Amino acid sequence: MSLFGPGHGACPGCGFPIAVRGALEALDGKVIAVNSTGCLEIVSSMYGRNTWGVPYIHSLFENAGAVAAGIETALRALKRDKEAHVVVFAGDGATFDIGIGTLSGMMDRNHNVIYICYDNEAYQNTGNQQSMATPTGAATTTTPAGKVIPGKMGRKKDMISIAVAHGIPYVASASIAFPKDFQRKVKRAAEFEGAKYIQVHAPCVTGWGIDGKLTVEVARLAVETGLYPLVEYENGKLVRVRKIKDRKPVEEYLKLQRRFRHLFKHPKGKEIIEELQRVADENARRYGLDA
Ligand SMILES: Cc1ncc(C[n+]2csc(CCOP(=O)(O)OP(=O)(O)O)c2C)c(N)n1
Ligand code: SF4
Repeated sequence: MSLFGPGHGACPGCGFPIAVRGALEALDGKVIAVNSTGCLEIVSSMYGRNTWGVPYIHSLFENAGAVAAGIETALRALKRDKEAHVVVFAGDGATFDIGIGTLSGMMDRNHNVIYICYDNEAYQNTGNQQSMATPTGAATTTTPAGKVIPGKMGRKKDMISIAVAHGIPYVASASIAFPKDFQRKVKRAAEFEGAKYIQVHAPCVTGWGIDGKLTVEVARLAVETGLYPLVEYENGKLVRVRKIKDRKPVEEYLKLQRRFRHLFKHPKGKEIIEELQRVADENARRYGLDA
């Protein structure tokens, strides 16, 4: 049996199935999956049908961290904690926003859980509302680009630093455009005892307004522009960074997506594009991204 699918109902070209399948394979299917309410849950655990090849529990939108902590504690009490990895799969809304309290508690108590946030940069299941992971300038249904505002104002929250600040043993960012790198990170995470946080960039074809054929290309450009740096922390120390040869201007990433289309004609668009370039340049300096 496949570890994830066939039969899930994700849109053709959706990014997260690559991450879910990749993580389950990396851990040889020895997983108890905890999945917060969101697109992944909706498309994979419909009434009477479930496309997971591992034990699976659907948590609320806001409590995946607490549910995973409970399962991990029960396994330890039963002395069965070596039998499976407890792995959370949660969207960015569940992680950056509504579930950050239970995630923070899980990390603070250092539960032996791998928490994977599939980051599609908005609440996609309910129709593309902004989350704190939404990048500056993106049009969402709650930050519609119009005469007054040119899309989301303010920066994407730096969840990687927040996870590192909890003092947990392993934190990494990843991208579905680099599946081997993602799988290596999942395997590496599994080697540490305690809480692990991995954030994987996973485009949403409908919310971002991209051609389903270009999902991987768009995700790759996020990395190659410096907007989505791939970094790895072990015991609080930055240990690895994916270097970029000839970093691309952010426009190359933005122009493939409907959510940023207005930036190329809105009076404030140039300012926002410059701000996004500043974000990419700051990432490059901070992490030493340029090869
Ligand atoms: C307390 C609560 N508020 C709102 C909802 C409605 N709701 C279900 S999924 C979802 C958005 C999920 O967003 P995210 O975690 O980013 O996952 P995605 O759908 O993008 O995969 C919302 C708002 C809910 N289920 N529970
Ligand atoms: S709406 Fe977006 S995140 Fe949800 S299944 Fe479709 S492409 Fe994937």
